[in-house]
Order: sequence, then C-alpha cells, then structure tokens
Amino acid sequence: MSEEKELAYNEHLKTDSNYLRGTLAEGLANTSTGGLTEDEQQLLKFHGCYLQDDRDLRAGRRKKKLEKAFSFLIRVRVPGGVATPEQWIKMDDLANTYANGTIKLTTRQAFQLHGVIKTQLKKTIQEINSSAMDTIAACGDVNRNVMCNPNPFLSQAHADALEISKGISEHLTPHTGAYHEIWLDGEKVESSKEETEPIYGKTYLPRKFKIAVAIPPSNDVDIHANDLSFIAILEDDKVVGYNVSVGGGMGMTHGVEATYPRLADIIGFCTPDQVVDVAEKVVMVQRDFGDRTDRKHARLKYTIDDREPGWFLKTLNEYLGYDLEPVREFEFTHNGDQFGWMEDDSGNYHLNLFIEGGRLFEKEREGLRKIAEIHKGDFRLTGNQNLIIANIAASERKAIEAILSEYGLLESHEQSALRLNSIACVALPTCGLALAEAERGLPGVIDELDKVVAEAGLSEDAITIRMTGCPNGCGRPFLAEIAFVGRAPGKYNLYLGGGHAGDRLNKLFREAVTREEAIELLRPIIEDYSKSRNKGEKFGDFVIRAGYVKATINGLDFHQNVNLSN
Ligand code: SRM
Ligand code: SF4
Repeated sequence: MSEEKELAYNEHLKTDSNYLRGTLAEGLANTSTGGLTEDEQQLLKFHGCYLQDDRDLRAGRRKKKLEKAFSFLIRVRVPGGVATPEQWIKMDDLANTYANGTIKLTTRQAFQLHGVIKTQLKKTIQEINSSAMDTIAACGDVNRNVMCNPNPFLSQAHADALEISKGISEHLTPHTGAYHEIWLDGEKVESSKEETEPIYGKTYLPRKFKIAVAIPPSNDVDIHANDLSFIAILEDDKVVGYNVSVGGGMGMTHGVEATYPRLADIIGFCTPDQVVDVAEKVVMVQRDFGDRTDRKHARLKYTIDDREPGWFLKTLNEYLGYDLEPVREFEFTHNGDQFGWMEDDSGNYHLNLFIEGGRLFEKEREGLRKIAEIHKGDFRLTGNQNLIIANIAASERKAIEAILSEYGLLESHEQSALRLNSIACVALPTCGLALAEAERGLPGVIDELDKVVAEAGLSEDAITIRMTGCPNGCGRPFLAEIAFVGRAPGKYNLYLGGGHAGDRLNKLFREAVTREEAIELLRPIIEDYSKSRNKGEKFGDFVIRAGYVKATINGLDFHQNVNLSN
C-alpha cells in the first residue's frame, strides 16, 4: 500500500522549501544561465511560471554547443475569466514588451505569456500584479484558476456563479508570503514568526487541483475534466444551490494502464452558502488521502478509485460535519460556445469571438487593444479558448464594430461549426511535454475536414474536435466527439465518440495515424453520419450506434468511468 512506499521527491522538496521559497530568489538572480535548477523549476510552478525552451531551436543550438533557448511561460489567473479593459491593455503591453508578441487564452480561462526571459521575469510579474491580477497558484500542487461559465446573459445566475468562483479562488489561495517576498519585494517573514498554510499545510496538495462552476444547460467549463465542480441548480431563474461533482480528470500516459481519463461523479447538492466550505473540505480530503508516493497516481480521481464506492461521500460528510443533500436534476446540452452578437434584457450587447487555438497574434491584439481603449464593459475568456467582448452599451456598438471590421475580427465566427467547436492545446514549440503538434496542427486538419463536412452538407452541424500534443489532455480531448492525441512526431491516436455535452469519454479508434490518414479514416464516417443519422443525433452518439466504436468496454457501459487504455 502507498503508506509503505517512499514519498515522491517533490514531497521532500515542498517540506524543505520553507513555504515555496527554496532557492528561487538566488536562482533568479544567477545570470550565468537563462535557466534554473530542477528544484527551482518545480517550486516556480507554484508561482505561476514554467521554465521552457524553444523546441524549434533545440537541434541548432545543440550543434553550436549553446545552452537551450530558455524562456518562461507565465500563467495569469483570471477568476471566472472576467478581465477589465485596463487589465486587457496591461496584458497586451506585456505581450509586446516582454513576451513573444502573442497572448494565449487558455482552456481554463487564463492568460498565458510565452517567451519571457529570465532577466525580465520579475518585472513582468510585478506589472501583472500592478493591474490587480496575479500568477500565484496558477500552477503547482494547489487549487488552480477556478473556471466559471462566462456568459453574461444568464445575468443573475452568472453573477452568483462568478461571485462563488471568486470566493472559492480567494479562499484556496496559498497564504505563504513567498510570492510577495520573491516577486514584489515584500517584507521577509521573520524566522521567529511561524508561517502557516491553514488549508494546505507545509506540503500543499499531492498534485494539482481544479475546480469549475457550471450553469446548465452549458457545460462549457467541462465539469468532467475537473477534480471538483459545482453545477448551478436554478429555480425560477434563481440559483438555489449547486450539485457537487468530484474526481474528473484527463491526464494519462500512453501504454500505462494505471493512468486514465475519468468522468467526475456527481455526489450531492449543497446550498450557495455551503459552497466554499464544501470546496475546502474536498480539498482537505484530497490533502489527507491523496497518494503522495506517485505523482502519476496522485490526482483526486485515483484517491476515489482506490477505495470502495461511497467512501468519498462518507468521508466528505464527516469532514463537513453535515451531509450533502441528494443530487438535483439538471441537463447539459453542449460544452461549446455560442458565437456572434447577442443582446440582453437591459439592451447591452455581447460578442463572442472565435479565437483559433486561443492564440492572439499581433494583428488581433492590435484590434482588441483599440477596443479596450474605448470599451466600458469587460472581456470574458471562455473555457474553450475564445473571447467575449461583453457589456457593450448600445452607444458603443458602432465604434467597436468598426474596429472589429478593420482588424478582420468581426467575421471571426463565420466558420464551419466544426472549427467553432475545436480546441487545440499549445504543444510545440513551447511545451516541453509535446510529442506532436496541436495548436499549429489542428487548423490544417480542419481545413481538410471542412471540405468533407461541406460535401456531406454538415457545415452547420456542431461536432466537437480537439487536438493535443500528448495524452496529458490540456485541450480536454477525451471528452470530444473527435480527438487527435499526440503519440509521436506527426502521429496521433484517433479517438471517437465523446458526448456532445462533454458527458461521455471517447474511445480509441485508431492508434498512431498521421493527420492525413486520420482524415481518410474520418471521411466515410462523416459521410455515413450525414446519410444515416437519426433526427437530432449527435456525431458522438452516432459513431457508437453505428458501431464504429464499441458501446461497452470490458463489460462496462460506455457512460461509466472506464480505463481507456484497457
Ligand atoms: Fe495542461 C501540463 C498547458 C489545461 C492537464 N499544461 C501542462 C504544461 C504546463 C506542460 C508542462 O508541465 O511542462 C503545458 C504548458 C504548455 C505551454 O507551452 O503553454 C500545459 N494546460 C495547458 C494549457 C495552456 C493548454 C491550452 O492550450 O489552453 C491550459 C492552461 C490552463 C490554465 O489556464 O490553467 C492547460 N492541462 C489543462 C487541462 C484542461 C483543464 O484543466 O480544463 C488539463 C486536463 C484536465 C486535468 O488536469 O486532468 C491539463 N497539463 C495537464 C497535465 C496532466 C495532469 C494529470 O493529471 O496527468 C499536465 C502534465 C502534468 O501535470 O504533469 C499538464
Ligand atoms: Fe503540452 Fe501535452 Fe498539455 Fe498539449 S496536452 S500543452 S502537449 S502537456
């Protein structure tokens, strides 16, 4: 059993780090290298940054015996995905001045900057903080950015959910003074004064922890990819409470059966005033029972699966000191975004733009910056890497429309429904774990598939398609109707049959195929779907009914949690 096994190296690292300080300050001050030691890199994640190198340049630099082209990724937390125009302008400035000229909108409603060099890292983080944003706990073994449905339409329900997500985020932010000390030149905590982390303790969590708040019928935050989610239950347009779901997650390793994506279990219901308490206690159960010996087996999904059914709810109720109420009824119908202009009851406009792969290059940035300079509403990052320019007053609309048109953004959502429902993770060249292209690979695949769907008369049919450069699952591929999961350079495992609402895992259809081979494999299936589907039948449901992928795996119903690598 895990108690007898050696603790994972990172557990010692955390214990000895003096609440996430380690030698980070010294490492950052060392100008003889653009990198950091392995230990410093691990601790840096808790501060929201990763050391990376440009993988396109690796071979060339190796030949010239040069150090890797090191730079840093900075992840900026945006609770609930809502940013002010001032914050937008700040991110734009930083992308231009210190990063690689792009802004990445992530699958968890955060901003990412890539390519920041070591000597400018501290300055960049200081500027992020000067705009009332931060990077603490954007990564690391703690709770991450709390996701929330960003649709400003569901006005009161959204406002409630946004408040709840901010409340959870604040409550679970680490207390350590290390962040202020290292990045913001804050006062050092005197050694006689014992620092504490009331929720996490000295060793924080066994692994990363993710929380989302969803408002049905939209599952745009993909609750089944989260360790913990709160699903709003509405009565007469008012949120009366939240269903609680636990144990979702995506990450797996090719060929390692003990790792697998898992759907979350919906275990109970709580009232709005109990949400923060429930979040805290779920985190504490994972803190106390999660596997600290094997980082590939340390997420909440494994803590739950390692024990008998019912254990988690029973233990959570004990930690809470009261019982969660029974699950209430709800229905998710989709996990994608709704695009284009919308008008709300108060006469404000909202525009959901499609941002391919979540990446904003110079031209789009320039246009959006001009909008931020005049916009009185806000910017909302969606969990599908897209952007809503929200709360545009009727008097503002014309001016904003003119800028959008000038920069080619007005038509951003005039795409096939397939492309509008796509997600690609970052992958190459910055991600150190990528086995294949994703952000740079998926647009070309969709160009080809667009021809197939157009010929089949399906350009208006929403089919979710996701590509990731490896099976860690940052683009939540295992919940898509079609998924490409990087296996090796130019090779992908092709998965089919996820639920259109992100409520069913897909199934491995073909291993290690090229993008071209995958398109040829998909062509007859898409044609068959066009001819033989039932009225309203979604692509993911069709491929199961038509037998392209099996409805059961090892005797388990496809809807249940199954180890896909079996
Ligand atoms: Fe992720 C690691 C990018 C959402 C599962 N993820 C990484 C790293 C930091 C690579 C690394 O560890 O060196 C990637 C940085 C690439 C780069 O150059 O930017 C990375 N993950 C991303 C983002 C930027 C993808 C995107 O294109 O939007 C997303 C940032 C979200 C955010 O704002 O916080 C991102 N990552 C996700 C998601 C989706 C989600 O949370 O909704 C998942 C699957 C859900 C889950 O956690 O189960 C995800 N990322 C992982 C994993 C696998 C975790 C596991 O349990 O096995 C890793 C690897 C790890 O932790 O060891 C990882
Ligand atoms: Fe990198 Fe893999 Fe995540 Fe893509 S899925 S960003 S390749 S870790």
